[in-house]
Amino acid sequence: MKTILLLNGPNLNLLGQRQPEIYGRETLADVEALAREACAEGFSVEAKQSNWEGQLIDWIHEARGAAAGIVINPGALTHTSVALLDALNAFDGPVIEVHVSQVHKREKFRHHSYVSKRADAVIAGLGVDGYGAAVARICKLAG
Ligand code: CA2
Repeated sequence: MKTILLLNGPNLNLLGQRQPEIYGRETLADVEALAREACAEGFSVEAKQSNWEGQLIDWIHEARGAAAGIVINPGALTHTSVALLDALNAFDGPVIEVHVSQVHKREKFRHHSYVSKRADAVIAGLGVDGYGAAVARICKLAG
C-alpha cells in the first residue's frame, strides 16, 4: 500500500466554522473523508493538520522515503515560509499545493507562494474539491 501524505497548515482546523463565503461549509473532517474517497486502489491517505510550521516540516522530513506523494495546503505559510519550501525540496515524490479559495482574486499578499516553487501542480479556487483532484493526480503520477 502506498501512502499519500495530506498536510493542512495553520487555521485549517477551523474550516467550515467561519468565513463560509470564502472557504465553504465543509469541515477538515469532510476534507479528509473526500481525500480518502479520491484515492485509487493500492493507495491510502495519511491526513495531518498543524498550526505549527516546525511540526509540518518534521512531517515532511518523515515522509522522505516513506510517502508516495504529498498534498499540501500550507495555509498562510504559503506566502511566508522558505523553511517549508526547503523541506519540500528535500522530498523526492510528487507534491501538489491546494488552496480552497482562489488566492489570485484576493489580497495581493496571497498572490505569491514559496511552495509553488516546488509544487508539481497548484490548485486554487475549487473549494474542498481541490483536495480530491490533487489526491487523484498523485495516484496517477505515483501509480
Ligand atoms: O485558500 C486557502 O486554502 C488558503 O490556503 C487558506 C489560508 C490562507 O491564509 C491562504 O491565503 C489561502 C487560511 C486558512 C484559514 O482557514 C480558515 C477557515 C475558516 C475560518 C478561519 C480560517
